[in-house]
Amino acid sequence: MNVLRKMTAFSIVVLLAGCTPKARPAIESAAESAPVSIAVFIPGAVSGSPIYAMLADGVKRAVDEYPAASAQVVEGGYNQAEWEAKLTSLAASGNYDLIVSSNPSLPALAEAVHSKFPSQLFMLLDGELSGNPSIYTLRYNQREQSYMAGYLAALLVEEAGGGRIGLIAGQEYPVMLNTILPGYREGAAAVNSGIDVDFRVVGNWYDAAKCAELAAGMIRAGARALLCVAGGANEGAVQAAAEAGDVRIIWFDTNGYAVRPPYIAGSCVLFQDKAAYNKIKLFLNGQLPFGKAEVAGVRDGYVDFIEDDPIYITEVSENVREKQHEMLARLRSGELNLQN
Ligand code: RBF
Repeated sequence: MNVLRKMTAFSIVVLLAGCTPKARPAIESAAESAPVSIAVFIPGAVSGSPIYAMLADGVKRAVDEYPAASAQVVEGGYNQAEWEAKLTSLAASGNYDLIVSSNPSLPALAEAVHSKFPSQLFMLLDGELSGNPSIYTLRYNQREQSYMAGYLAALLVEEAGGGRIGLIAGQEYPVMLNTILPGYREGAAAVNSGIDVDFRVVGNWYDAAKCAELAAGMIRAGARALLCVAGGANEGAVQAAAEAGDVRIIWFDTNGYAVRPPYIAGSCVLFQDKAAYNKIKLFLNGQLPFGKAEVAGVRDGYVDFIEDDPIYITEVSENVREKQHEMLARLRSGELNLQN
């Protein structure tokens, strides 16, 4: 974590400040009269990390419905050692009614900032903390998300006549080691209990060249399907798969089929844009349950696998799609219960 390159200065990107007149709000609320200001703190960069792009988009959509509300996107950059100071200066400015952010390391940072600025409110997605009356969190059921990836990876390998599957992570963090990697193994084992999982770590969320090197090594060691959870570095794995020709990538967080057809064979998505939109609207209506830690999964409509994309339909065999669909139907109906 501390070897991360200092890439971005504390760049403030004003993407959302309203330059155009806002539409009338869909819902009458106090936010119509009292100005409400929101900071969206991106722990990294928007570019290359759809999970952050979805966060910014969802907040923007909600704010656009309220004439008195505005939001500003602040990129924190890749040097994680600087995030707490940057969050502290946002809180110290006194300019923001709410600081919104996303990733599992944020709750601890927000608590530290909260101890110095107790009136600052936080809404943190993809993180978990309960009991602090100034902090609301929502995390996703990533056991479900990664199980779907592992299941497909094993089906693809089976169809290819055998081989290993791989997972490339940006860095090692508790959710990766305790939920995503085990969920991926669990999904794969449901297809083939003897399958080998090769797990490798880039060490940051931007180095595509390093990711390409890791992916090429995994392919040489027999991997035929790779799940990539490495932000902007993912493109390196896509490149390695394209060079190999017979290797497929499974995309995480957003629909990635169009990134490089036909190499992306699955998309296990989080609807973080919808979560940000719905929760910001609750906040603007005075109804966000601060102090609570919520969890959202497939049956709540926040996690899913994209099956209706034309690229998936044309590039993945009917046999694999049918088997994947059977598993998804069990997950969606609740018959397959992957509590997390
Ligand atoms: N995911 C990204 O896509 N891009 C990032 O820059 C990024 N940075 C992260 C930094 C930390 C400290 C942690 C714990 C996770 C990060 N993630 C990042 C992973 C993200 O929270 C999530 O687990 C993955 O996007 C899978 O849903």
